[in-house]
Amino acid sequence: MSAEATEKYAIPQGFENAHAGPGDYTRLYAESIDDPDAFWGREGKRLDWITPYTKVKNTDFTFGNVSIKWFEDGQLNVAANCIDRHLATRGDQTAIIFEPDSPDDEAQHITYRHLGEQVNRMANVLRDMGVKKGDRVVLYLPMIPEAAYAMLACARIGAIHSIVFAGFSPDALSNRINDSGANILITADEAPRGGRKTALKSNADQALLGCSDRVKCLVVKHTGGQTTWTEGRDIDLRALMAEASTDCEPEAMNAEDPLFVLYTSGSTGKPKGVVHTTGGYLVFAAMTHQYTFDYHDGDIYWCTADVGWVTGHSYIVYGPLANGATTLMFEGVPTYPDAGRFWEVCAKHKVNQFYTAPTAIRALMGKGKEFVEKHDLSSLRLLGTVGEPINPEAWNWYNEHVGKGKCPIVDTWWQTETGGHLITPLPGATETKPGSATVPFFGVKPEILDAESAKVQEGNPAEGVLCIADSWPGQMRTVWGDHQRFMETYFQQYPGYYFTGDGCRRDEDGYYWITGRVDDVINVSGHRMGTAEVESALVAHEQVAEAAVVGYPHSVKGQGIYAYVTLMNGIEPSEDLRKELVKWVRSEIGPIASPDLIQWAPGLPKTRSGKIMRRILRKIAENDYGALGDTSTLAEPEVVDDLIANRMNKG
Ligand code: 6R9
Repeated sequence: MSAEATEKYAIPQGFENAHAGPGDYTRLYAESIDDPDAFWGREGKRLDWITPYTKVKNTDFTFGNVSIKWFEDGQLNVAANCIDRHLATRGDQTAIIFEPDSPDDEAQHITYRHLGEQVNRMANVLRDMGVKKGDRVVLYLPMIPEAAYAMLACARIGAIHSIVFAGFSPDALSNRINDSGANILITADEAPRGGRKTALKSNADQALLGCSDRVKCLVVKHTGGQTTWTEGRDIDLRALMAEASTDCEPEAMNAEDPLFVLYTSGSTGKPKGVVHTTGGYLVFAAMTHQYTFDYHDGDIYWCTADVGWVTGHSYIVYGPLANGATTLMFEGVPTYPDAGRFWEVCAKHKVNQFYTAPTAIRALMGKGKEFVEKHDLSSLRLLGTVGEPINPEAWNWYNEHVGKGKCPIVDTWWQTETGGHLITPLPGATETKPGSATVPFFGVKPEILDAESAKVQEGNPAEGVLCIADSWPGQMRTVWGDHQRFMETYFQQYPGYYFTGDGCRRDEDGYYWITGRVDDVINVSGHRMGTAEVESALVAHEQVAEAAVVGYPHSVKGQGIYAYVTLMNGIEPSEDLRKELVKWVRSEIGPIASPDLIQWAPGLPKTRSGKIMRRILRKIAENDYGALGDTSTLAEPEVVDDLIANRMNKG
């Protein structure tokens, strides 16, 4: 690590009254680790409970026995905590600012009172359709207020929502509907983004061909675009909401009842349904939102993620609304109508906390600082990043041009599985270093283990794989329908620990630096993609015999997708076939899975037992083939020469 990268940035002015100062952090962190029952027992009280809990932590990381329960005898309702309890004091305060795709369309300010009415209407529609506690509802929606209404409506009646990102293909949607066993799909006619429209309803029509005909489809007529309508199956959601009552009794949920399932990529082909439950998740989302962003009453907070990802769940909807915050929901993209859109929106709504992904920063950085300088960003107090390691260059640009050197940058490391931030600076307590997620949040006990020997690496500096030694309330509880897979994925390789799948380095000051995934997961523009998922899509094409997919460094996306493809006997490679395969993967999974580079491989480097040597493929894709390491175990070492000669990344 270079000297300048380890330079510390002091806590900026204006954070003297932050929720946590330096002394608070040390004291509270120690307590949270020494006495989690006392610490979290107190933190749990930030929510309103229907039946107060008497037990706090009951968790076991032993492989074969993994069980995670928090506040297990308490009862509460998430929608009541995100809405009803705020009504007496802030019914007229804006809960959600909705900024549409086109800057010419007017923004909406949705008050807590209006939010409550809409959520209750939608909850009543769902109840009238027979949706009960524990039933699954799949959401395939644009970034519109109805997405938040639908999440909270499910929570209100105890249904479990599962959001499928609107960029996913019909196939991906249908797999998720089937795996979750949902009988209701909520979608919209079209999703406008960057001036273009995705035909969500038509994707949904296609997806539903692969699902049981019990599945009903509730459609938000958002753009008014033309759709085909299947009588008896398709229902106009807004029309039913208009007639529904604005009163809806919230269901009393046990703290450990599931709140949502969110599918995420792993190292095997099939995405897993990550299950989060009610009490611990909401306590953790609310607390991290308040502390990490130093959120105070009256602040305007904006997280640019999509509700289709976990960041949108915890930090657009649940955390902010549990705290009675004003949260901005943006339908569009950073570069439409131009690369100044983020900053225009910040200026227009006087945003105080701004949270985005390094890939967006890099893309905007490439367009030039003029787009930032045009807008008045004086309202900004704090900046955040999430999704992948941020390179110091992007960090410095963000700090200098967006934050004007006055805003702390919180680089938040966490995962779909963790529910909320695990390693992050607290703006009033932690000095930052560009590229480091810094130090653990309260209650989080990171350990660095040697990848091979599984030995805990004591002292600083240290390097290895990142594990977490004990549970925190926001942790996922299981894989939907497959607890065994949950245990095998996260608790088997390093017994007694939650294994994150990330590599990590701890520096002399005890700061954590995430070095990227150590498994077969790649991170493309902050989106997780299993290489095995892309491989299975490729080999499903009739002209493909075999495929191996790896990540390679990409200047904007962080990692790009590099595919080695072996064609069926007699099939000739061509530019047309290359384009066709890219299109094929887009239609099988979605645009985020499109290979950036496809190399025709007459053969793949394999061990004598037939295992693909990914290490070698990764090196060639990284253009670092001088250091291939030992290739003596290969069955046919000569295939490597061909792969090097014809490599696609000559950069
Ligand atoms: C929240 C989210 C999780 C993976 C994670 C890691 C990478 C996320 C990061 C980061 C370095 C950060 N990651 N935040 N790496 N610094 N601040 O992104 O969830 O989509 O499940 O991805 O993303 O590799 O393991 P998810």
